[in-house]
Amino acid sequence: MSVLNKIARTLVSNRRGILAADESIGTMSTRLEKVGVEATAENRRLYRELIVTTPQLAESISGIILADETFHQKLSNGRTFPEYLHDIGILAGIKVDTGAKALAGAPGEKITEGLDGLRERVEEYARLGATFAKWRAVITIGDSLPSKRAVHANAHALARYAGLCQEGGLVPIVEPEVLMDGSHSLAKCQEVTTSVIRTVFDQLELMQVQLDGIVLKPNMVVAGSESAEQPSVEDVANATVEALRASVPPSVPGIAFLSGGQRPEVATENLAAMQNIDSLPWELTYSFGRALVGPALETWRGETGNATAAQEALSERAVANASAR
Ligand code: 5MM
Repeated sequence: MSVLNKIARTLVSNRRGILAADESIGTMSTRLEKVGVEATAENRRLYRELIVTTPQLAESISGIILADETFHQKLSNGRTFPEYLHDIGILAGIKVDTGAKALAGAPGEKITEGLDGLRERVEEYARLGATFAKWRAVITIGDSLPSKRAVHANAHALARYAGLCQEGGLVPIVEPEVLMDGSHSLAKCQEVTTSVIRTVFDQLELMQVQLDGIVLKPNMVVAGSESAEQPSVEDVANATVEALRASVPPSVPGIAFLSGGQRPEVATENLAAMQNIDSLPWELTYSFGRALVGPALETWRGETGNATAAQEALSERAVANASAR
């Protein structure tokens, strides 16, 4: 078993999953302000400290994805975040993309940037304790979207990122997110998700990425959030697994879903329903952001007195998702 394969398997097995705590400074600031907390570097650090020091977190969380700011910050005990995660048996990951920007010639679509200087950044993060990385591509469904060029450009960037990570010893989490914004049907989401993931694997193979040393982080196949017809949990589970069977090679060790704006309980139910489907070649787990930490942030609201209750809210979601597996 290669080192990359061992890390990838650690991330997705033993009924554990990944916590995405890598909100960029802009996103984290907006989320803090929404719950009445001033968006300062210290408050972002405090909030992330609350998350990672949640008791027994390592029983349900295998890895935590950090943003660059957090990666270099310290906990109150003087340990850096990656050092502390290592101490408690959780792998430290790092978001290495620099965000989704407007794609030239493709109105309404985005391309994720961050390839420039990535080899050197990967080297530095690995030296400081990262074992895996993340890059998120965003695909929008619309009247005539996504365009071929947006899908191709994002898949190509994901593959170049994945190659650079593996070269530097980090397991790449490959995240092509088909957004749930819009009024499209479940069938449309399934069609687009299948085609996007196929294109991503074409590019990964072209770039000679070692498929047993990655984790795929896709969206679940759902209807658009504004669609009048919302599918059942079983329909979501079946459509998602069908899309994955049609696009993901069996050599990939694990698939860790994003939650994408689904209510936390719904994301967990969907994940649980997929575990009942027989003969899947990959582990199916979670790499949730909002569906894991949303209730904790709502509970905390920046008050020291709410910290224990906030950690309990995170624990509840983490344990529920581990049980779903
Ligand atoms: C935690 O949020 C991640 C970073 O987002 P920005 O760079 O846009 O601030 C995001 O990539 C996240 O990891 C995925 O969207 C999964 O999170 P959800 O909330 O969809 O499970």
